[in-house]
Formats: sequence, structure tokens, C-alpha cells
Amino acid sequence: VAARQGMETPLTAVAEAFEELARGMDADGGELRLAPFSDTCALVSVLFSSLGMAFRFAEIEYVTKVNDLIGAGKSYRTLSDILDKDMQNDSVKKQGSHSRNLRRVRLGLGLIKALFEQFLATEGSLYDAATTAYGQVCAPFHSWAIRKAVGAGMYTLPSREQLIVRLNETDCSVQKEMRRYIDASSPIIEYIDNLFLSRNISLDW
Ligand code: 1PZ
Repeated sequence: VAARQGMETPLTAVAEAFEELARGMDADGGELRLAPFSDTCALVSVLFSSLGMAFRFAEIEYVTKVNDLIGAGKSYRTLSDILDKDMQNDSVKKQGSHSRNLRRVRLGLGLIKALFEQFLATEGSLYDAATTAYGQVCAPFHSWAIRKAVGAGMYTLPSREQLIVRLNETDCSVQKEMRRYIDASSPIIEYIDNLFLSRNISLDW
């Protein structure tokens, strides 16, 4: 209904926020400020409710990490500043560090991007799209127990049609908005990966 009436849908809000974040990054000379980044990542959690109750634990996991970054925004100006500080303290990969939480949030952003890519590229079920996306982006870094739990949760995902309805989109509008998120989040994701890689920190964790 919202899409037909021209009102803003959750997906539009997320896509627009990432477009604005990417524009801000360009305006700041290719530097990503922490506060707007964290706020934008927080918006993503509106999408969780459309995936169903089984992914509540994924939501809690994601939101906890985003909230840590929101808190860090009071002391650190940019994403780079977080990495630099954790490098000094040798705590980049330490559980609960801002850098590690940034890496986790980036996995969440990448997961959604991969899910949307799968959704657009195939006519298959949401189960297939989500299973492929999770296998590509997150599974390599998750323990066996987590992978098992996620695999079981996948069976409770809604159908493609149900997801479109829950997101207040139409067949046509959902494609446009998913594409917008994919395009706007790509430079942000790439930027975050480069923060680590340019400091000789591999991304195999
Ligand atoms: C887009 C939705 C696709 C379908 C559903 C896929 C569900 C993925 C569920 C991920 C569950 C994560 C469970 C916990 C993992 C933690 O072990 C790790 C490590 O945390 P640490 O040791 O550093 O404290 N956490 C992560 O890897 C964070 C991953 C965030 C993924 C969140 C999903 C975001 C999806 C958004 C959906 C709208």
C-alpha cells in the first residue's frame, strides 16, 4: 500500500540513508565519519521484522554491535580512528572491541547486499537466496553451532511474495529499492574492507 501511495517504505528509507552516507563520504574527501555510519546501520534493523521471529537472535546480535559503534561515536570521529586506536592497543580482533564490532556490522551489511543480489538474480525461494547469501558472506566466519542454528532458522523464512508484502513493496518497487541498496552500500562495504587491508589486517576472521 505504501509503495502504491508513494509513501516511504522501510526499504526506501534504508536505501536513501545509504545513498546519503555514500554522498557524505565523497563530500568528506573519502573519509567515513562514525556517527552517521552507525546511525545508518541502525536503520537496517527495520528489515528484521519482515524475516520472522527465528531471526530475532540475528537482530539482537547485529543491534548490539551497532549500539557499541553508536557509543564509540562519542569518542571517535571516523572509522579510521577506531582502527588506529585498536591497532595501538593490539585489540583489533579482540572480542567486543570497536574494530571487531565494525567487522561484524560490515558482515551484516554484506549479508543483506548478497541476499538482495540473490533475490534479484534468481526466481527461486527466499530460502535459496538467503542460504546462498549466508554461505557466501557469513558462514566462512561462523562456528559450526551458529551455522547449524542459522540453517534451521532458514526454514522459517517467508516466501518471496510474503516478504514483498511485509516490506510494503510491489514486485516492481522491491527490485528498484533492493538495487538502490546494493549500489549505495557497495562503496561503503569496500571502504570498510580497505580500512583493514590497508593496515595489513586480513579479512579471514
Ligand atoms: C539478510 C538476512 C539473510 C537471512 C538470514 C541470515 C541470518 C544470519 C544470522 C547471523 C547470525 C549471527 C549469529 C552470531 C554470530 C557471532 O558469533 C558473530 C561473532 O561475534 P563476536 O564473536 O565478534 O562477538 N557475529 C557476527 O558475525 C555478526 C553477524 C551479523 C549478521 C547479522 C545479520 C544481519 C542481517 C540483517 C537482516 C535484515
